[in-house]
Amino acid sequence: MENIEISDALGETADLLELQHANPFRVRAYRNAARTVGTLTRPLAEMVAEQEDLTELPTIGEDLAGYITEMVRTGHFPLLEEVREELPPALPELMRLAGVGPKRAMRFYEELGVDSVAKLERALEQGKVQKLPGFGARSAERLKQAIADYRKHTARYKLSEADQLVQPLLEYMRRAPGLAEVEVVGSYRRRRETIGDIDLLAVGEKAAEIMAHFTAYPAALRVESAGPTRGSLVLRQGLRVDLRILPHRSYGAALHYFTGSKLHNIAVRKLGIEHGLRISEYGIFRVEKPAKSGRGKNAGKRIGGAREEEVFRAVGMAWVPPELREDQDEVEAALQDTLPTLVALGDIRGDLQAHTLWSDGENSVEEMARAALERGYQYLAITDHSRAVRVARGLDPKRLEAQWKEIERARDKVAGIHILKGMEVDILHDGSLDLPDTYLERLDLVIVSVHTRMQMTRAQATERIIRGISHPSVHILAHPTGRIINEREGYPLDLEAVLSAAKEHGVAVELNAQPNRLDLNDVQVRRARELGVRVAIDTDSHSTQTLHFMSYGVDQARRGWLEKRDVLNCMTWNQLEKWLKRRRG
Ligand code: DGT
Ligand code: CA
Ligand code: CA
Ligand code: ZN
Repeated sequence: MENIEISDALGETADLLELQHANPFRVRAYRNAARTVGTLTRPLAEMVAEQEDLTELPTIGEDLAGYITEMVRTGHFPLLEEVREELPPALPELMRLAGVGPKRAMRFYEELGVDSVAKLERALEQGKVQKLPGFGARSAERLKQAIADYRKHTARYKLSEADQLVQPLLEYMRRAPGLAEVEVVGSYRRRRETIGDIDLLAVGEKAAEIMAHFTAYPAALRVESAGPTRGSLVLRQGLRVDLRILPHRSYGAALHYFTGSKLHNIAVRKLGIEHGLRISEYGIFRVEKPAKSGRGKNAGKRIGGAREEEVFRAVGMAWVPPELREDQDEVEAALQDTLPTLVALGDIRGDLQAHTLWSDGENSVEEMARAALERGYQYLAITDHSRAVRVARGLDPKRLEAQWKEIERARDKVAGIHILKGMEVDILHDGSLDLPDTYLERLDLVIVSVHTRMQMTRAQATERIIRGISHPSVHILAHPTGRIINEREGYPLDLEAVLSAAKEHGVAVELNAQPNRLDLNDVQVRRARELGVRVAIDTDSHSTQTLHFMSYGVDQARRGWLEKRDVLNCMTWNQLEKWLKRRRG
């Protein structure tokens, strides 16, 4: 079993146990374990094979280590199978709707006989949900929206989910007989936030053997097709994988073609035609003068195709990083040699949003600081929630002062990294901040964001946020739109107005690197850059295990054309320290 499957199984167990009113500590143990497994970078299968002690992972005790080992070895989790049998099978589907947890799902089932999203939709149309105690017209509207979102998004996989499936697949494919190269192309290589399917490109002499190896992939649910050079299968998680096998001389042209995007390809091919060239996945060909004799489809003299650069060079373009290949001016820029020098993971010098045990995090200040130091960072901002976020045990001024003491102690203990006293302060409904000014002024870094009362009109949301960021103590606006990929759209917002206000007040906007947020998105980040608004790429980590999410933020930043100088946390500590102070005049 892959990590993602194990994590799903543990998470589902927690949900189902909760429905059965199991001991809350037990429920939480499974939920925490699901999260730990979901954020691991190494395959558990490998850890089990190497007989590593799984109890050394956070939140994994003896029992869970045993269950996980069993899952890896047998592919089964008997406990989950048991609880599933005791409950109506459609509940997990209902719980994929935003705003529907186990309790609501159970109520829909028990009180309305609803056991699928389709039936819930019908019950809504018939006004039945609206009549349940505790529900009304507004919650019905929200449910309808959640159903619409669910339908729109469930077909695409988050990049992080695809990553967990791609790594074992690649490892497996590299063992194919006679394989010279294998590369993931398509939207995955362009690092899009969601992936429709995985595209693999392979080069090797014996295509038939590579194809046979591919179709025998143990994690495949079914093989959809398998020809001599193309094949397709569906993984157990539902994600499709396409494979193309090409000869070595076509590798670069194929890499370009299958990386896409389709629109980018079309633009490049058109340029090729202007140069008298035909560019396809097979290579680059000089089109010969119309000859009398009938020629095949591959007419023309091959002038390249083994290396990707050759495609660009043939039409006078600089090599374009895959993240930019969306036919959004990159062709023009590559022709004029004005492509941006994109920010890279190695340019990141710190993380400016992190939570600890003081609010809803899982590690201490010291543990977070050590983990950040291990990543080579110069600084880390501790930004626990403010008190309005009750579910996250947000801090009131008194607890904030106690937290400061702990930060001071951590500063003494952990040398080599600057630990900032920060806070993620909520922008309240009226646009005021959830912490008195006297405290805001004493913080090294103030991040503001919206977590409460998110049902707003566009005008209300825009005004609330602009008011929030015009407070002189504020440095960064976090997850500006509030969207959660595949779950919720985020509040309606005049982002252009918010970005302009950010520019006016010298406030940075966040690119939240949590793979389910990635908020701002690529287009929005690019707009921020155009307006001269600085972007902070933050992991918003709630444990040491997710500091590596920075790479997803950087991927998205690159898709948004960001350079090192556009990114706040590419500053050295000295530059950042000045920036933080200057903001406050
Ligand atoms: P996805 O899978 O929806 O996340 O997006 P992609 O970009 O991975 O699209 P996919 O898997 O349909 O195709 C992979 C690449 O193959 C695509 O990015 C460009 C290339 N490609 C596919 N169909 C066409 C086509 O009709 N014309 C051209 N020029 N390229 C195509
Ligand atoms: Ca694809
Ligand atoms: Ca595809
Ligand atoms: Zn939090």
